Order: sequence, then C-alpha cells, then structure tokens
Amino acid sequence: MRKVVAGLCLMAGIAASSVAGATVLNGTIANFDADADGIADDLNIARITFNVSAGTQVFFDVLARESTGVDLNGDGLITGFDSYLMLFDARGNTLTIGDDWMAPTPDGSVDFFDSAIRWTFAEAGTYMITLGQGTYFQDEALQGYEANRPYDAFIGNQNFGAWRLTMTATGGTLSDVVQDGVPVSQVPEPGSLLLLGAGLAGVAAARRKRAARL
Ligand SMILES: [Ca+2]
Ligand SMILES: [Ca+2]
Ligand SMILES: [Ca+2]
Ligand SMILES: [Ca+2]
Repeated sequence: MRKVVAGLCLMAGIAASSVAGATVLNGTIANFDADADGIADDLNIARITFNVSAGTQVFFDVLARESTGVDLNGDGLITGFDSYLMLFDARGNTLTIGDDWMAPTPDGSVDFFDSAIRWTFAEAGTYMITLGQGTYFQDEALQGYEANRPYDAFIGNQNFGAWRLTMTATGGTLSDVVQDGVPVSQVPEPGSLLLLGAGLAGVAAARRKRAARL
C-alpha cells in the first residue's frame, strides 16, 4: 500500500509532504522577453484560474523563499524572492491582495515574505489568482508579466526563483484549476488513495484469478 501511495505521488509529480486534499501548483519566475522588444527584461506573473462553489473558503499558501538555506521544495536549488498575490473575480476586478504572511504556514514556509490569502467566496463562479514578484499592478497581473522589471534574487546566484502554491478549500468545492492555460490535478485525499489502492489491489486479484483459471 505504501508503495502504491508513493507511486501515485510520483506520477502526480507532487512531493509527499503536500497538504492532503489540496491543489498544489509549482512554477518559476524569471526574466524573459514578454513584450517582444528584443530584450529579456520582463518578468512573468503566473495566472491561475479556478472554480468554487458558493461559500467555499480557500487558503492560498505560497512557498518561495528558502531563506534558511534548506531546499524546501526539493528542486535541488536554493532560491527565493518576495512573492505577491492578487485575487480577481471573473470580470477582472481585484478582490484582495496578499503580500506577506506570518510563517510558518502549512506548506512549509519559513519566511514572512511568503505570501498568503485566506478568502471566502460568497458567490460560486470562476476566479483568478496571480503570483509574481512584489509588488505589481492589476493590469500587469491580467496580462501575465511586468515589462522592464528585473528579477530580484533574494538568495544564491540563481537567475530565477521557484514557487509553490498550495490551495486548500474548506466548506465547499474547488475545481478546474488551470495554471497559465494548463490544467492542474489535485493531491488525492488519503481516503481516495485508499479507495484507489483497494481498486488496484482488486484489479490485481482479478488478474491473478483469471490467470489461475487459464
Ligand atoms: Ca522585453
Ligand atoms: Ca506559505
Ligand atoms: Ca529549492
Ligand atoms: Ca511577499
């Protein structure tokens, strides 16, 4: 059973320490030429859309700043930047922003500069959260980059920063999470892992039975 769980986590590309039942996204931030002026002097902002049912509370928890020199996200590098979140409704209106949050948080953050937002969505619908380097403006968030903005490496000599965003929903449903146009899967709940494991064991047993009959 333990092997099955580990295999599933590997298949999903998600660290075993991820919050159960949460949706976990990983990304990087670096300079590139977003405005096509021939100079890689623009900084990307991740745009993540999702659906919620009415009354759902979501905790958006960023892990970005490996300020203790420990590789918190397991990518083999020590990076860090000052993350910044903006939350939008479907019409592109800003609901709230999130800059700094008292560490530690459930995602393993050790730094106050790691952003977080806790928000209750009164209305069901599609929303968007953006993640970039603090601070940026609404129009920059909506277009997905800041023009002429250097990446500010907090630690080490890396020319990019890695981030992880853990979205944990309570009191409703969170679904259809899409990161920069790419659908994201959810970390399975322990219960569903057990069910899936039992299902796989059942399939194996059926195969053995069939094999024995042949
Ligand atoms: Ca440029
Ligand atoms: Ca955090
Ligand atoms: Ca790292
Ligand atoms: Ca911050």
